[in-house]
Amino acid sequence: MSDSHASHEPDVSEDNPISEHWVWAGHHRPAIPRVLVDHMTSAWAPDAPDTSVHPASADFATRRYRIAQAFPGKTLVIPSGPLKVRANDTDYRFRAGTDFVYLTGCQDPDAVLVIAPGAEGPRSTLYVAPRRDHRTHEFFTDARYGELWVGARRGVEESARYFDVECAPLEYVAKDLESLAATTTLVLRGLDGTVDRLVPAHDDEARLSEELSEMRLVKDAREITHLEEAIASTVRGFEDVVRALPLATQFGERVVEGVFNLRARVEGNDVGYNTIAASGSHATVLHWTTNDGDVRHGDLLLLDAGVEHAELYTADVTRTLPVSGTFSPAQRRIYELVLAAQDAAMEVVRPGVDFLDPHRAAMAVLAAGLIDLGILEGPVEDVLRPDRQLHRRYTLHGVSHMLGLDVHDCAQARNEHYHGPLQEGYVLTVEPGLYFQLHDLTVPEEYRGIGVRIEDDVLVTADGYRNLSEGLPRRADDVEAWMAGLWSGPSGTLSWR
Ligand SMILES: [Mn+2]
Repeated sequence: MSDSHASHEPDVSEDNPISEHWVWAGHHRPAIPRVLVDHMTSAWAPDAPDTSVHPASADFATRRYRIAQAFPGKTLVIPSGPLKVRANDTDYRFRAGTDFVYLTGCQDPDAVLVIAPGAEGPRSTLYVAPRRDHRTHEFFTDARYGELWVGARRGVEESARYFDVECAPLEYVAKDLESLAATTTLVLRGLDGTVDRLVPAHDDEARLSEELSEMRLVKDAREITHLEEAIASTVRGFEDVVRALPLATQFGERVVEGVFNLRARVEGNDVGYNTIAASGSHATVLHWTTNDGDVRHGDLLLLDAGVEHAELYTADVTRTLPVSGTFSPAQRRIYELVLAAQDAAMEVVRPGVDFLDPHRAAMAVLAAGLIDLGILEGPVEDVLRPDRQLHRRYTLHGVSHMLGLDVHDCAQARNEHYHGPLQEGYVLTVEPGLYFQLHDLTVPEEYRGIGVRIEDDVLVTADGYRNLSEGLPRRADDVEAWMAGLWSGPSGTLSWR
């Protein structure tokens, strides 16, 4: 057989990906001639040098030190998580695990942070996938990671410089964890199945996620700035939606979602959670994210949406808006009751009060209001009795949750911390609502199908609170005036009219 004939018969496989004449390109894909791969991976100008360092790299180092101090002598493994398949060979947009981001700033998929005890203090290693740049055949042959296909991401050297942390190729993580087997190794589980299988589960492991959640309860100045920026973008997104309401009355809730999400992509990483664009009686469905209904003149639109900042801190804001620009008397009655509950809840926010005190304040107002509306029978103390709580048919949910990198932030914190006294630097939502289902016979007919929630993001300060989302009006008159102003004013920076 001549050489030229041999090169027509690919002799490569998954186990033997490169031969003299061929490069394996994966199942169902024809092998690629080696001479083409050599051509594709030669004669490229070198990358422009980048010497930048993440502005918060020192904060990440401090956080790694603090979490290591909480687990002396232990090795901690915190993965970012893999890409998730949406269908067949397409993935969802990647969003790195929250604790991993909190400790590294890195947003790569598949990466793993290992913090190991050492003689001179804890030692962090960030394992990241190496570059698949023009120096590697994957540049051209790997459609999932090759830089010609998906663009460049930081590799080992680039990540070490940018995040100011020791880095190693991802392929080394299994072997390196094996060498640390003598120490107790705690894995933040549930993020990366491959990493989970590398290390046997440990009894004490839940403490790792609890401790990380509890560390994240108090926000530092940089985190508060990121939240303020996410909220400012969210305010602009709500303004965009108001401007687009005429279009929404034509094409429905999809317009509301699409217009808000446009702002989220333009100014942030994405939305922090699926936008709830709930018009009419959809507003009574707490997590209405289908967003395929009509938006009708005369109905209310409940929009619960938040822009996620590029550094992944998210806003979480709700406004309930009259589609026509004017509340009907019945809508206004319900709206003002919810607003009074929100005012009462916000009023009690300050360091030292119980996490549930704002909730209790709001529920007292709502229960009294439900009695006034003839929906519940008084006295209010009877309604609120722990062994009755009949108001919950209409209030449905708690008034607050923590807010930060996750929309329901710090969720793994132990109950005595999450539900303990508020501290300066906590950021939480205050979001009472009333939901009158369309077919609820206990509700006067004029209120059926009305759902109202008003949600703001508040920072606990030394002597009270600061409403970070006060850029959006809350009072009914102010909401109407704000909508009218947007409709008569310039069409906005993202308008295509
Ligand atoms: Mn919320």
